[in-house]
Amino acid sequence: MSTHDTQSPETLAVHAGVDRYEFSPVVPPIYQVSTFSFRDADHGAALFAGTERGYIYSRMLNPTVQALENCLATLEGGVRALACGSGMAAIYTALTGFLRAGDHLVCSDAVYGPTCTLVEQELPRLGIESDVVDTSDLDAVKRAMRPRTKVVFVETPGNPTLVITDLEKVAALAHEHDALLIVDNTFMSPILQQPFAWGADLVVHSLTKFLNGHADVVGGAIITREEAQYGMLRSKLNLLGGVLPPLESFLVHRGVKTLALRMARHCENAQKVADFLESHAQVEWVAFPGLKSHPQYELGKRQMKGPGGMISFGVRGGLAAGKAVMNAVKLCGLAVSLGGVETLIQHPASMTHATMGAEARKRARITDGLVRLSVGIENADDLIADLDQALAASWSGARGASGWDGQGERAAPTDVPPPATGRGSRAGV
Ligand code: LCS
Repeated sequence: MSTHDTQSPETLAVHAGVDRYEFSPVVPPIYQVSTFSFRDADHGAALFAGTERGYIYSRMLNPTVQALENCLATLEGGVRALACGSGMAAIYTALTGFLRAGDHLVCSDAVYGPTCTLVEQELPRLGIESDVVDTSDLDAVKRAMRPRTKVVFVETPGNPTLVITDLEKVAALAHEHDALLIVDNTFMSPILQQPFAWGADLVVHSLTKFLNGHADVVGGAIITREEAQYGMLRSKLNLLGGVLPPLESFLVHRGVKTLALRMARHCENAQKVADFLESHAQVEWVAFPGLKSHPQYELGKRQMKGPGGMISFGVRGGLAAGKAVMNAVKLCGLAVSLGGVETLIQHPASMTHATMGAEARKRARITDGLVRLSVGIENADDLIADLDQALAASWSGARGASGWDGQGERAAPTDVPPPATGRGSRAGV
């Protein structure tokens, strides 16, 4: 482990979590087993008592899963990690691990839809209350803090608006109130953002996205920076049961080996696509951390090592025009999820963020016209050509639909998200 302290993320992504001399294979094999044999009854009892180390049952620990966990902990700069059956399982396990009835939670308003639904519709059943606020506005976070606030949960950049929260400032605020800061780092991956370096206490991921990168696994992870927190969460995960199976762990671990290469390409491609969209007459606004028009461009540059691969934009003509673009793309896939090698396009208001409800979407500034792109690692020119033809098709489609006579198209209803409280108006829209 000691050499890992000085190695860069690109190197760690290839080597961390693999003890080449413990396993003679170059990569850890898939231990596709549910249970492990004891040498004798005393050995089994000693493993359960924790006086001897070893594997018992795959819901508790499995070597293939553990290799991935060690890799993720090292990459995030944490101490230990827990691989979970999905990103939602990781979030649920982390939140219910630290919150009990009577406690209070402050959560970012721009988060993956089901995270918001969990916080506002499910946790109250356990007696856990919350305030969902724009965490990019520190005053809003301050106002939301209560004596029983135990956790501040932040997703940055937020899904799908790409609003950026200042992790260092929000961590300091949480700690002033003896609360933990939990950060969902899914959109960035540990290659582009390391929340522990800014003071976060716990990091969660959907492994389904960039970490795995190949759209063939659903998984999640929690990374801790303290052994005691890991122990508590491991017991909790063992009881809740939402663990990641060995085959999925193997696939994610394989995906992580190319994470640094993929993230560089995602960033490069997304920058080109965002520049193209921003200059297109049919596009009303673009949200992308790599554009100077992003309200927190400078913060993003300080806190993140790259802008990431996610873009949100609005097409002139609002929802109808956005739908026409989604129906007209040929290379971009029309599907939810993100972070894979293939470019995907989707409509948050009717898809990923449908369950949170219209009010919660309004609060998070997720407008009906917002279209989200997860930019893959294809050739950027091919992606731009596809979006260009789709925008052209949507333009003629909109004309056809409205009986356009060549005059009135620019007067179509617009769909620009309002600026967040306390922040300047969006430049460039
Ligand atoms: N956190 C973030 C930031 C996410 O985007 C997602 C899923 C999750 C957590 C949950 O992870 P899962 O349980 O799906 O592994 N985001 C999705 C999205 O935007 N489209 O489809 C899934």
